[in-house]
Amino acid sequence: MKKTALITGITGQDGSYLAELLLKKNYIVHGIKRRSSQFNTSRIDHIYQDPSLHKRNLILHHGDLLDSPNLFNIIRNIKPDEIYNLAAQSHVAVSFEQPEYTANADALGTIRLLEAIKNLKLQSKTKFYQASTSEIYGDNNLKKLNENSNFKPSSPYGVSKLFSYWITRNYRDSYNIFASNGILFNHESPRRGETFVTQKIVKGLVKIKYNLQGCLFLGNLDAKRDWGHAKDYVFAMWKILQHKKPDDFCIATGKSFTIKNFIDEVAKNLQMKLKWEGKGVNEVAINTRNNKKIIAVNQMYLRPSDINSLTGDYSKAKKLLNWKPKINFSQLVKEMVDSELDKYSK
Ligand code: NAP
Ligand code: G4F
Repeated sequence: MKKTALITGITGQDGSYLAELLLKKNYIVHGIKRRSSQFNTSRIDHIYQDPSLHKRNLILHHGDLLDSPNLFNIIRNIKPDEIYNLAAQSHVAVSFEQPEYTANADALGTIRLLEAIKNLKLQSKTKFYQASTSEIYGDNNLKKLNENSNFKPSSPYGVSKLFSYWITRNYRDSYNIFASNGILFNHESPRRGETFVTQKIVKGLVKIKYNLQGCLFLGNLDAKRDWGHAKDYVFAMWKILQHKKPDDFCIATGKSFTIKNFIDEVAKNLQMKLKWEGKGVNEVAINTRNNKKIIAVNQMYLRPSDINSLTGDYSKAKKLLNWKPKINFSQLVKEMVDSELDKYSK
């Protein structure tokens, strides 16, 4: 019998890679997508199957994490073996502008799904994966963060996700649901949304290279992140639900780099030479070929509070799940740059 999975957030970066992985593993994959005024399925168009096909293994449903009856009905009809809750208002800076909406989707949305599993008495059938995040640690002085580190989130997004982390554990303990958290550190890919810093830098520097943009404005250039590849990380999600018991796992690479390091690596891939000058909000990068300022800070991109450094320790996942990242920082950056250049050459 084929396994059935339900992915919330299937139109997002991770949802699209996870859907590909599960289809390869012969699952029947159901995905929840939001109704939008224009198509929002560009990341999954290559695996889309026409609803008029008699036998499909990818089925999309309209839905929203804010809509309890809708989620309940979808889960009642499918009775999935696995639910991956990847849907979220996932942008940290936006969460300061839309804190209530973020909490509704990212915190209460998780309860709505867990309540459906509980009330439909699917405890013995349905496993639940919660997309938790290194944002729940907040700013910290620790070199490497693991499953036992303290949580002190510093954004409405981080606080909402910490609620979901705990409610997932609570429903596991209280109702015997196979419910696990993947505490994932930043992960990127050519499918990363354009307003996250990595993709913004890649797209911006490629445009500058082709003289289509003058200067790229960013926020905190000194923040450090542990960047892995989304493809590696969705494999970890699947492994987490195949483990013999529900548990929580940090998924990371163990290495972190500053935003400036990321910029330098992109520039290297584009054969551009940069010179950094100034400090703090006055820091700029100059293109040494023509002496033009191509990176500068715009204070609108600084957050009310930011996390200076995040580095993860994935040793538990390595030991219990036999998981480790395959794609390193420079390979990730190269793939993102090559993919962007490819669009221009086409
Ligand atoms: P993403 O690209 O922003 O995708 C988010 C998905 O959620 C999209 O499909 C989006 O739909 C959907 N969504 C947003 N609000 C919704 C709502 N109210 N109801 C239903 N669907 C909704 O995010 P991602 O990078 O793939 O991340 C996947 C999950 O992992 C998120 O929960 C994120 O918070 C978490 N996470 C991400 C990272 C990372 O570095 N990428 C790290 C740790 C945790 P539309 O396409 O219609 O917008
Ligand atoms: O790329 P970012 O927006 O990612 P952030 O805030 O780390 O959040 C991402 O990773 C989390 C896991 O830790 C996920 F849970 C979350 O859903 C999301 O996927 O920003 C990274 C860093 C920040 O310190 C930010 O202040 O880059 C800094 N930054 C500097 N200039 C910028 C910019 N971030 C953005 N988005 N845009 C800028 O212009």
